[in-house]
Amino acid sequence: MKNQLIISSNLGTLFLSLLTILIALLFILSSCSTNNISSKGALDNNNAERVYVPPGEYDEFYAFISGGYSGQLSVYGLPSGRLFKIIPVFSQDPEKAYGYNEETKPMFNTSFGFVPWGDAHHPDLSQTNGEIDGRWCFINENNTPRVARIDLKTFETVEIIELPNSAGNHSSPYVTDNTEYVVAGTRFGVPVPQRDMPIDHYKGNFKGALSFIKVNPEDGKMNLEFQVMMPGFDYDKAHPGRGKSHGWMFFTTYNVEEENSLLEVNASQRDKDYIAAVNWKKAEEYIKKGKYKVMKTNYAHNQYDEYTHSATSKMIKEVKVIDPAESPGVVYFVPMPKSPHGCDVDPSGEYIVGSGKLSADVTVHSFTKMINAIENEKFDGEAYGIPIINFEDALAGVVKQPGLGPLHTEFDAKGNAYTTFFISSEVVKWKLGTWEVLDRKPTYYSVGHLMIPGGNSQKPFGKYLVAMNKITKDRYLPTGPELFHSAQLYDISGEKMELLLDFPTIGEPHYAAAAPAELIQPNSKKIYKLEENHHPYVVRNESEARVERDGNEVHIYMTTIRSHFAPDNIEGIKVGDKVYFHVTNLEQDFDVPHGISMIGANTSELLIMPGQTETFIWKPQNEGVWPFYCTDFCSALHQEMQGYVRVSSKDSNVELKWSLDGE
Ligand code: RUQ
Ligand code: CUA
Repeated sequence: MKNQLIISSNLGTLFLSLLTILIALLFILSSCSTNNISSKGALDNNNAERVYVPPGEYDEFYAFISGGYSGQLSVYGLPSGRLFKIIPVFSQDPEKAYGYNEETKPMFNTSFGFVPWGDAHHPDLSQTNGEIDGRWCFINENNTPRVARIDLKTFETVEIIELPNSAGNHSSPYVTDNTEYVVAGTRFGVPVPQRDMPIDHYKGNFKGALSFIKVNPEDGKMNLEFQVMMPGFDYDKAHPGRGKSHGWMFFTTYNVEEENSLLEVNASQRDKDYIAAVNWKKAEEYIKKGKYKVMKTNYAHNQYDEYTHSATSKMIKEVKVIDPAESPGVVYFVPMPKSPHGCDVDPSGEYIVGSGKLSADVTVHSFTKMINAIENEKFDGEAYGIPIINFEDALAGVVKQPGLGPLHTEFDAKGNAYTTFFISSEVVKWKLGTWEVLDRKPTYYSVGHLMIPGGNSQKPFGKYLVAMNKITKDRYLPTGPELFHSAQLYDISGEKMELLLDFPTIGEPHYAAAAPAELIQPNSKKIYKLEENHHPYVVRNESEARVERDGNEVHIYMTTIRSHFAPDNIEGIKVGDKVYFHVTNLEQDFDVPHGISMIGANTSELLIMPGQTETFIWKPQNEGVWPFYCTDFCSALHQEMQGYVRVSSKDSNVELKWSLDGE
């Protein structure tokens, strides 16, 4: 019995120790697999839940992502990464008739004539007291220098202003704390005014214009207030001062060598380029005192009116110019290593982060130290009459060897900065003030900009970070040689960043901006009220629909309502006529547009929102009876929404008449 007991207790010990080993093994295995899952990012169930917005529910943020060479601006929801809308801005859009219909064509007027394409880089949202206010979104056009304003009530482009004396409008557009200005710097140095001269006379002769566009606080209307005419460096990126540095603008420069060929070598000779610090409050004082030059020029200012549903274009012939050499206190140069790209100011306004593309470190300057140096007039020479501050006198700190090819930095609300590294394909989180690296996560691949909602304002919303990548490679199913770029969503609410989601973007996403939905959603327009429609060719009632001839021009005043056009039978049109379809959508319900297209029209369809009037021109070329139809599936009888135009010979005497159901 005793023996038996001993044996069984021995067995018990063995069993216990086996159990311990098993539990330990299970533990090791399970911790291994958690590691595996979290390093796989979006494969984590938990991560999937964090971006999942159930059907019928709304996203937390609106994100406005630039369309790059598509010239447009896209609207996404975060965290889902769902695409809500593509807002046409600088390029014609046959889907919405933007730039094709008669009403919006003037939006593309420039000093070069009709320019129907643009390269859009940087969206930036309007602010009040350094916080995003959800009223307007501004975006630059790089190629034919322009800045557009999008109204976030209608999500339509309502204004485009051209920038004279500029070329490659890249350090643009950046919004100051109270949207006093939208600031836009030229990338290329050019002769100002433009003239015929040898290219290699660049040095000392070319100029770089920094444009200060004043924004009307009531309605957002833009006005080019003045330009600061800088030396012909390349002005790459910019950032307004925030809080304590409000009143200043900071621009990164490269090619201070002022080379005109093989810049990849020749513009990298100097160890340091500059941050140009521009005191725009000071510049305003010079303007007020009349201390500026008026330069003859020519640029377009185009505005879209929500009530006439039409755009107008005006050419402006003058601009006020400030010469920094003759206006002490307006501009200072602060050295910054190695061809800096991004220029970013933290939410407190104290730190100016410059990312030298060829530098191993990220250099941060202190606004307070810069001001001290200016007050003590402690300078290290000058360039073209602009004082240069000693590098060390402005230096706040250096983030040591954080990665390769630093480009852009944004901030959270907890004193952290996040910088993208193009060459080493990663986002690196570091601490302001101590400059220590806290975390790094790979991006797929070659990240350019990043965006944290509110991350360039005084009030970042934290939570998410979107990295916008230049190379997609193996992230999606291949679609031939061209792949959409990838954006990646990270959760930054914890100590470590977590990759949650990949999603494709349109064109090339350079920069983006985002705002909490509650700042925008309640103001979003649902319909245009018919009684507020002041389009010159509006018809508010089917009984007013008609056709009028004026020589060989024919104007059709047409209406649409579910599910017919009025009129839908038109006769007496002749070959060689110029037929205007002015179409008013009589619907007063949310989300009931009608479309219209005419066979052989050399333009696009129209897509007309409730209460709106739009126009396209059709030039009938052959006799016959030609149909038109509604292009938007608007009702159960959408397919019945159609009509005919009878076209007779040039010299025919078929009478002009129109009808709906024979009336
Ligand atoms: S750029 S990837 Cu056009 Cu803003 Cu830096
Ligand atoms: Cu109207 Cu389909």
